[in-house]
Amino acid sequence: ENPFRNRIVESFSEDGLGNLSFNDFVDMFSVLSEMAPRELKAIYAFKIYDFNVDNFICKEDLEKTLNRLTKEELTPEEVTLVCDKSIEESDLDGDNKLSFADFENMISRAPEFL
Ligand SMILES: [Ca+2]
Ligand SMILES: [Ca+2]
Repeated sequence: ENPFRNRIVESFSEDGLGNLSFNDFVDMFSVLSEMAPRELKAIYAFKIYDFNVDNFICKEDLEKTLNRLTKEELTPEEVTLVCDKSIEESDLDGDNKLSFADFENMISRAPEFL
């Protein structure tokens, strides 16, 4: 029971709608396997957490991510606090959202996001 199930399938489908071709399916399993290189996992984690698919993880994306990771055990205030802090600490270029480079910075401090 993975809280990101739908997002994972959408991210791996070429049409972005969750329709997996056989190749998409094979890609998905190779990335999800324990053997996948960290860099590849990071690329797909970024895609999965980028809910509105604008190539940045903004505060709203991170809030959705966190709500799923914590199975909504945190109060909305706590989620907002953690998101603000994570973005503040990881946002290298100061635009208030996380590019892939910022995201890599974040997961090097907080590997649980992978
Ligand atoms: Ca986004
Ligand atoms: Ca940034």
